[in-house]
Amino acid sequence: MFWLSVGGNKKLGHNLGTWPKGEKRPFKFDSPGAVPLLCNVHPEMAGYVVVSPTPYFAVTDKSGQYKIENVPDGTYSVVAWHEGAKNQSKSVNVSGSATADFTLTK
Ligand SMILES: [Cu+2]
Repeated sequence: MFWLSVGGNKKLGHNLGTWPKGEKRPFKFDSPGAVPLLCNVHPEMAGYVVVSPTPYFAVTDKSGQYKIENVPDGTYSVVAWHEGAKNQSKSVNVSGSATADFTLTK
């Protein structure tokens, strides 16, 4: 398994190689961003890791809803990522609770 970039930075590309079924290979990502994973053997295989720069993140459910819990009050930039879409960010002022809606387009 390998990736050509992290968050678009091609200097962070890396090749973990191939290994037998059942074996695990750990890797720690130190830089935030989306990591498109590719397989050394099967060109049709692909996956993504999204490295968050903060502990405040969420994955949407099937209907596209998300909830980020226990965010301290303050002003934040919320970034939405989706395969094949452009990142979209919104400024959100959290005071108890807040909502940020996104419509992602290619
Ligand atoms: Cu494969």
